[in-house]
Amino acid sequence: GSCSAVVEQDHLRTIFALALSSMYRKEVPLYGDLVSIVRDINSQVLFRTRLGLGSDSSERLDVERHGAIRLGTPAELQTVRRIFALLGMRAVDYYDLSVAGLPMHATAFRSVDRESLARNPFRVFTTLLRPELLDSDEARMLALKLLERRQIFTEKLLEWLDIADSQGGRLKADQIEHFIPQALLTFSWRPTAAATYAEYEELREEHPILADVACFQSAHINHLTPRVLDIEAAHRAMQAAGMAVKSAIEGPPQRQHPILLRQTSFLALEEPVRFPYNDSIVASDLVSGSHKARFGEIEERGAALTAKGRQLYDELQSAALCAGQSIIEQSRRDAIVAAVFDRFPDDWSALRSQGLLFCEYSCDTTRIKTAMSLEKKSHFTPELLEALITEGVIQARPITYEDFLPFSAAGIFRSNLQSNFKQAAIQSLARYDRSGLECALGCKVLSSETLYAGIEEESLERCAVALGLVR
Ligand code: OOG
Ligand code: NI
Repeated sequence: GSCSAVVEQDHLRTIFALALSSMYRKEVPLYGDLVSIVRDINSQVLFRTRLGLGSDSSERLDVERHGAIRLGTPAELQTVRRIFALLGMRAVDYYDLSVAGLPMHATAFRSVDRESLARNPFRVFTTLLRPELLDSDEARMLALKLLERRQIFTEKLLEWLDIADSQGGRLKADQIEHFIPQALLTFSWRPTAAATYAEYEELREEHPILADVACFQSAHINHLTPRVLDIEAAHRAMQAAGMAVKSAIEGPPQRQHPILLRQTSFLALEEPVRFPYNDSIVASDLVSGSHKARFGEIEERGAALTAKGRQLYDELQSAALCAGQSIIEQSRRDAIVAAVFDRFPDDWSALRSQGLLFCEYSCDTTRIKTAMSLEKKSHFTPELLEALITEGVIQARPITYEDFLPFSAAGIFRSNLQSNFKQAAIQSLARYDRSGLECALGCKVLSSETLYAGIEEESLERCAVALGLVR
């Protein structure tokens, strides 16, 4: 047995995310270019002002990434869940992508507590195929046959997961170097397909996502996204660097005070793939072809919204979509969206006082003595909180949004699929199936709203204790 010290999950997550990043940089050199663009822009913004960052440190920003994978079966999802659990990541929220014509639903694996997020907020958007939504029986049966046959986890990786379980969900320092390369294999690109060219073609014609999910030997990550502080500048820099950039930025329009997240990407690359002639993969018997799956994305993150804030966002988002529907010219569309979003306050204190925003509160104890509002007070009422903020005793900082937007996810997804795929390939009755995803996952997904509310609540509790007030 090993006698070295156990490695904390937060630390293992950082080691894994760095290893994944260097793997992806080798696989997709354009990702490296994107990271450089983002790093330059972030250092310019940080030099100009520290405001863009909210409460996040620049150390966090340097390592901050999200990836995305697409899985085929509940068994794959359950093992992926075990890998991410070792890295301190849990499944948060349910995302329905069927509304965008995709036979998929998703969750995001991420760390959940404040300290872990501050160390490394690495997250992975993880979609699962919903074969029951496919219209074609033949395509469904073929996809399931291929998925049943493939094994995206090595035997060694499965052994490491068992060892970690027996060590209380931790690996030891000298086990890490063995675990990481095995785990990376699951997410790496394998240029030899796990389906014949004919099978690949059959699935791709039914729905391009189906070929990507079912025809490969791994659950290749399809992008790894760094966080940028000024996405408008980064979008221009990507265009200037000659990248095939998506025409519009997904998410809320440009604002002084960023909310949720805004994303843009360069389009998926055409990559060479070799397909076996028949079920047995023999190196000499390969047909050359290609596949488009992997792309590069960047994102700007803003404040997490309360249920009320999110409702307003969703309402304005659909109104903007309706109003801009028939307009082709991007600049006119942007103007319409901006006009609709005028109804969303663009000021931290207005957002907070209207209950649209989650905040983390901190108390400057050096100011307690001079705080008039504290005189003869024993209870921490909402009125007192406001007075203390006005007096500068308490500071309110928006909490960073750590999750995804189903609408943006669908937009990113679609921009990377051929536009001519059959819309009818998925059942029109497709709907939200959270319990189906939870059943596949083997546990419930956590609610991001509850997590943000918890962070806000704990911060208020710390303030109350520091001020000697009863809540
Ligand atoms: C996932 C797309 C969603 C995001 O940032 O919203 C996503 C995929 O294409 O597999 O990564
Ligand atoms: Ni993404």
